[in-house]
Amino acid sequence: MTYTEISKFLSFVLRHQPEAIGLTLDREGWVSIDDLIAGASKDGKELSYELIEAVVDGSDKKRFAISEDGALIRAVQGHSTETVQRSFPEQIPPETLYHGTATRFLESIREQGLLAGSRHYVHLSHNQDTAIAVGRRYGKPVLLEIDALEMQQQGFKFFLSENGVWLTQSVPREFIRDE
Ligand code: HQG
Repeated sequence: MTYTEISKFLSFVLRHQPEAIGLTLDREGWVSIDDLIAGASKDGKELSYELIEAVVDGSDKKRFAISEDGALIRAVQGHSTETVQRSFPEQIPPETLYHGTATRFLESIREQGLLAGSRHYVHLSHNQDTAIAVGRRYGKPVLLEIDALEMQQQGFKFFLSENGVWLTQSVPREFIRDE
């Protein structure tokens, strides 16, 4: 497997379907690296500690973290599996945050606002280029400006993950500017 294939495999089992290889994540998303290697092996994927460490260190978005004692691994954010209810530090956001999406979702977003969908949070970015790249994954990208500070001042909670992704439960349409 290439590093990218391993990274995608780790995202799949550590964010979405740990049960696919017999893993159970704890509430904070952690699982034993030994168990991960054993589960992957039963699925025909030969991983080693060194390989996993190299993928974690090389991840452009710092998607994964290894515990201080080196025994556990987790995805930092992006979870959909219900067993994980990570706690993130609550933070006051900057005035504007960005969300990149595809033009085909715009009509629905204008009606419903931004919804987390299968993930636990809506993902927002401080950086416009990052948001546009995120939107491009689904089609012609469009950049939405979110009045984050205004939202926070009205009582919505914002969290900042260790890898710099801003998270909030949903974004009502009145806080979204797309033109
Ligand atoms: C859209 C990647 C219709 C939303 C990225 C998005 C990110 C709606 C899609 C992370 C909607 C969900 C997350 C509504 C939201 N109607 N469409 N009401 N509300 N949407 O993948 O934010 O590489 O779950 O705009 O970098 O695209 O995996 O979320 O297009 O940080 O580490 O529904 O995934 O990180 O798609 O991406 P996603 P996302 P990784």
